[in-house]
Amino acid sequence: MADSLSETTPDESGRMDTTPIDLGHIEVLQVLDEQGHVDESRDPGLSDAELLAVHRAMVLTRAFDSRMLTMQRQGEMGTFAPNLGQEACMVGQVWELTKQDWFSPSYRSFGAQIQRGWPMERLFLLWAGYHEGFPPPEGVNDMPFSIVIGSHVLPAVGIAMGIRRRKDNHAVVVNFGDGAMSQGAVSEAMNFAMVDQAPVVFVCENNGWAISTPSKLQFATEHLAGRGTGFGLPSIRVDGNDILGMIVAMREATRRAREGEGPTFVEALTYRLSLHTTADDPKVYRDDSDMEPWQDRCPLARMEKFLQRRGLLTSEAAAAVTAECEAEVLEAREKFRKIAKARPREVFNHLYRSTPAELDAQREEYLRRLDRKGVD
Ligand SMILES: Cc1ncc(C[n+]2csc(CCOP(=O)(O)OP(=O)(O)O)c2C)c(N)n1
Ligand SMILES: [Mg+2]
Repeated sequence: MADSLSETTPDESGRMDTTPIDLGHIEVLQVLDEQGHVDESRDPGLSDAELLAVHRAMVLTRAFDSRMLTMQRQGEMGTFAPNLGQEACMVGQVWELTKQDWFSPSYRSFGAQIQRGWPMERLFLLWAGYHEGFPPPEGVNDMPFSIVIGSHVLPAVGIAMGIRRRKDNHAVVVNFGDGAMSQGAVSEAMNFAMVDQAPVVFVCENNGWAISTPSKLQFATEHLAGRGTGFGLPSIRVDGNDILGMIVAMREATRRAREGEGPTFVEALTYRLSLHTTADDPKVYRDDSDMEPWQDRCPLARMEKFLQRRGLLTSEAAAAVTAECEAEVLEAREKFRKIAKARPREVFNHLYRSTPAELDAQREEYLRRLDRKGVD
């Protein structure tokens, strides 16, 4: 105590040092640059087969995203939040997790969910509103995605606190957007996690926008990672469009969690190149020119340049991977179509364990109406 006080005692002239503390600069971790050059000193050392698998996972995310958009525009899919431009974040944050690790996502996470083993037909069902789409794959510790901004972050810390008490060595990964940083509960979660040394990794996908609110209208700091350090939380700022950088950051953060070194905050810098959701029109609040620098930072193009330079991928092979992924997505759509039949008689199901009397009456009336109209 005396030591820390002595730093702020007056000097000989009797004046206190009132120089404000400078937050300084937090470096951005990058392994693959925009031209696809790798920083050998930080290379996570994936095998050739793993590098190709990582690339394929990002291509699959993009193919799924693009098909979902077409289906939504044709009336076959509900509202959803596109992943375009964020493929490296999606795949990288879960790439090295085990099934027993926990993943608690926000709504813009289907790229990560595919990687966690969710069959794509199930994700189609989910976003089309069918209850069959909601259960996670067998044995995979995934939470339902959260739409209420930041609401899932404290519960994720709770899971991690439980893991620590059970002396289990699994990690919890919880992701959210830059917008969630303005929710008090997210700050509370970081604070509690640090005090408890809970094995959780907070992944903030800083994609520049919270719907129509640009970062500069939401926070005045250069970096969100500084919020983490403010809670004493080890924090990493990573280029979120660099898949190898994401893997390195997550490897360190999950290692810390597993080895009892507590939580880590990962701020992944990325950019939403598409709509906020399919109910949004970004043309009313941003210029297309805003996106140009980020198109040049495309996570997929960068990985392809790197793989080509390594002699692992040719343009023809890259085109073949895209075609394969598109075919896989179409196959999943066929499976989805076989299950996705409107079932109007079920609209009151799955709401309550025992339906309140008022809703029961509404259900009766509604079913009588369907009978009158001859609807199955
Ligand atoms: C508590 C709460 N307030 C408002 C909303 C409406 N809303 C939906 S998405 C969103 C923006 C979130 O932005 P961000 O956290 O950056 O995530 P992104 O969509 O960019 O992935 C808002 C305000 C909500 N879902 N929940
Ligand atoms: Mg955002």
